[in-house]
Amino acid sequence: MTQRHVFGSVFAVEASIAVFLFLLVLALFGYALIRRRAGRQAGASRQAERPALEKYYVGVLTAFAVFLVPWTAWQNHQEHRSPRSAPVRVDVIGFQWCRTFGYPRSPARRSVTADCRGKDVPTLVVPTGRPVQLRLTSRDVIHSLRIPQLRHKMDVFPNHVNTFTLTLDHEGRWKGRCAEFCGGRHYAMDFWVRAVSPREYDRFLHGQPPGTGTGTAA
Ligand SMILES: [Cu+2]
Repeated sequence: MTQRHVFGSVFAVEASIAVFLFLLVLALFGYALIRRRAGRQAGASRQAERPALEKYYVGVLTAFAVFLVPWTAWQNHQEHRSPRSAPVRVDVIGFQWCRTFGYPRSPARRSVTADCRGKDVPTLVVPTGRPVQLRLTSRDVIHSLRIPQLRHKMDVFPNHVNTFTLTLDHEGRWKGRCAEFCGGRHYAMDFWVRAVSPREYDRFLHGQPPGTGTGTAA
């Protein structure tokens, strides 16, 4: 299960519960307004406490929490399960203000970088249908790798390697950004993620260009 699917299902369930509760509160509020509106000469209740109602309220909130916490944790576990096939490894190095993508098992294309000016942004090329393990580190300050459409985000620290695995099930190209303010040209740290077929990925590793992606081989 990909992170996008996990995020989508968690978001759908939690948003549905939130919308339901919001509408319920609005309905009760509207009911109270209509029932007790001015001019009906209805006196205010003299009851200071409603312990039974409060217990019911706490019980409902507890029930939601008891369901949501383990369920969300389980979904998270599904996403982080060990991949069945060996992952493709890519080393990602952030720096002010761009990135380098390294392919340690490719003698012809060890790293891809750019200077992140204008259209000269690097492209992370990955194969479809295979887990891709990204190993993230920084050469200077804290950055963050974010791919909004794929729901991926991971902070990037100097002197530390953060790892996450993504699997893309179809070909395409998505914009990636930096999500941690890292200096004057933080806004320019864009990159592309391009998923290609395994055959095209092999050709890319042997030095051929990955279709329409930009970036230069070093
Ligand atoms: Cu940044």
